[in-house]
Amino acid sequence: LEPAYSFLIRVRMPGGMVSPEQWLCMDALSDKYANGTLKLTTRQTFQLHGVLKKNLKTTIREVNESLLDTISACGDVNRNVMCNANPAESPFHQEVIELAKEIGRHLLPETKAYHEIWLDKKLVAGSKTTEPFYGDRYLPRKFKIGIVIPPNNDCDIFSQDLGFIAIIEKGKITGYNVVAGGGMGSTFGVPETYPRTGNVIGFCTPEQAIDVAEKVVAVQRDYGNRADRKQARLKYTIDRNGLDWFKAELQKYLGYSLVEPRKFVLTHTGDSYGWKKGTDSKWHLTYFVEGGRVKNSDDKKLKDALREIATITDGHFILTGNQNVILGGVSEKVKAKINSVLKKHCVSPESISGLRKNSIACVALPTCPLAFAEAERYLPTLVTKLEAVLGKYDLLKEDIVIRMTGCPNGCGRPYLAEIGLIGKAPGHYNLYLGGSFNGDRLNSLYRENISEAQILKELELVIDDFSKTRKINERLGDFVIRKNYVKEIKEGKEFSH
Ligand code: SRM
Ligand code: SF4
Repeated sequence: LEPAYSFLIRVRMPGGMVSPEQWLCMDALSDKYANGTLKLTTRQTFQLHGVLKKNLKTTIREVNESLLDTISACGDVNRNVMCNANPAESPFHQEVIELAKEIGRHLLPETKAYHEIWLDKKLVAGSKTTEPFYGDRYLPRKFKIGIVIPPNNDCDIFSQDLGFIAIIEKGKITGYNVVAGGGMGSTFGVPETYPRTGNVIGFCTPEQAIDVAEKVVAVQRDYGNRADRKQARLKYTIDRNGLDWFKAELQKYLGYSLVEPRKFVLTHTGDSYGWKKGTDSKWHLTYFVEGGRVKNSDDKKLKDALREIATITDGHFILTGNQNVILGGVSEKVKAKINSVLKKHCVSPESISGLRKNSIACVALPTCPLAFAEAERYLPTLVTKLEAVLGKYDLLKEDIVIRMTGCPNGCGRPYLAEIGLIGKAPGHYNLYLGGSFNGDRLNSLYRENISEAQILKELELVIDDFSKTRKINERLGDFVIRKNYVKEIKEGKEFSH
C-alpha cells in the first residue's frame, strides 16, 4: 500500500487568457481530482492542489484535452510568459498577448517526453532527440518573462528575469524597452542571495522582440551558474560579470546592439476593479479574488458563480498577475446577466479598502513544503485588523500595496510591496517597508521576526505619522523612506534580511 501522495498541477497559459470551455474544464477537474478549489497564481495561471498520484496522469490528460497544457509551467526552462491583463486598459492588449504567446511557444522545449509520459504517446525513455535550444541540460534555473504596457505594471516587470516595456508612439507600439536581471527569491541566512530589480538595458523593435528573448535566455543558458542553484538565476549572472559585460555578450549573440531605451512611466502594479468598456466596445469586469482562491464558502459561492458565468458569457476569462480574474470581452446584454449571476451567488463585487485591493498572498501552508508561516489563509485576517487601524486615520481608501509570503522565495513578489511580510516562523514575520507603488523599488527590512500584535503596533505608528505628515499624494512607500523609517534600496546587493 502506497501513501496517498498528493501533487499540485500548474497550467501554462501565456497572458492568462482562457476560453469559457477551458474555465469549465479546470473547474470540473478541481472537483473531480483536486481539493475542489482553483488557485489563480501570481503568474496568471491555474494551480490545482491535492491531486493524488493515481490521478495525476488522467488530470494532465484532461487538461491537454481542453487545449491547455502544463509543459514548462515548472522546471529549468522559460516559465509562463506574463503580460498586462486588462484589454479595457489598452487597445494594444491583443498585440502584447500575442507576443507573450509567441515568446512562450518559441521557448518551449521540443521534447516529446511530456507527451510520452503523460499522454501515452508511447516511447517513454531512450528517445534520441536533443533539444535544439535547451541542449541536454536545459537552463541553470527557471527563467521568467513579462510584458507591460505603461502605465500599468501589473506583472511587476522589474521582478522578471526579462521584461519588455511596450513603447507607444503615434498610436502604435514602436518597440519595447528591454529589462533584464530581475528576480525575487532569496534565502534567510545566505547573504549572497537577494531580490533584485531588473535593469533597463535598451530598446528593440517589435520584430526583434522574439530574437532578443531567445538571445537573453541563451546568454543565461551559457553563462548561468550550474554549480550552485542558489546563485543560478540571471540576476546573479549579471551581478557576477557586470551589466556592461552582459550587454556586450548579448550584442554578440544578437549580432546587433539594442538602441537607447525610450522614456516610459509606470504608475501602479495593482488591478483596477469593476466594469470597464474597452476600445473594442466590449465590457471587461476585473473581479477581486482574495489570495487567488476560487472556492465556495457557506454564504458566498464564487466557484459556482464563475462556473455559471462560463456557461453564459460571450467573452473569455483572463487571470491577472495579482491573482484576480477578468471576465473579459463581454457584450452589453451579457454584462447584465453576469451581474445577476454574481448577485444570485452572493458574490457581487464589493467596495473594499485600498489595502485589500492591493494585496497578494502566496499559497504557503498547508500545501507549500517550503513555507515557514501562513500567507494565503492569514493575510485576509491581518488586512481586516489593519483596516481597523487605517479607519482610525481616515485612510481606508488609500491604495497601499501589501504582500505576504510564507518564506523568502518571494512567490507573491513581497520585496516590491510598500508593506512586505515574509514568514520567518509560525505566526512570525519579517516586516519590510519602502517598496514603490509602481513596482520599481525594492523594500527594506524594518522589523525582524515579529508577531501579529507587534506588526499591528509597528504599522500603526507608521500610519499615524503618515496621516499627519505625509506630503500631498505621497505614497506610503515613499513616505517611509523620506522619514527614514528605512533606507532606500537602490540595488539588490544592498538588500539584507
Ligand atoms: Fe513560486 C517555489 C508557488 C510564483 C519564486 N513556488 C514554489 C513552489 C513550487 C514550492 C516548491 O518548490 O516546492 C510553490 C508551490 C506552493 C503551492 O503549494 O502551491 C510556489 N510560486 C507559487 C505560486 C503558486 C504562488 C501564488 O500564490 O500564486 C506562483 C505560481 C506562478 C506560476 O503560475 O508560474 C509562484 N514563485 C513565484 C514568483 C512570482 C513570479 O513568478 O512572478 C516568484 C518570484 C519571482 C522569481 O522567480 O524570482 C517565485 N517559487 C519561487 C522560488 C524562488 C526562486 C529563486 O530564484 O530563488 C521557489 C523555490 C525554488 O525555485 O527553489 C518557488
Ligand atoms: Fe511557498 Fe515560499 Fe513560495 Fe510562499 S513564497 S508559495 S511559502 S515557496
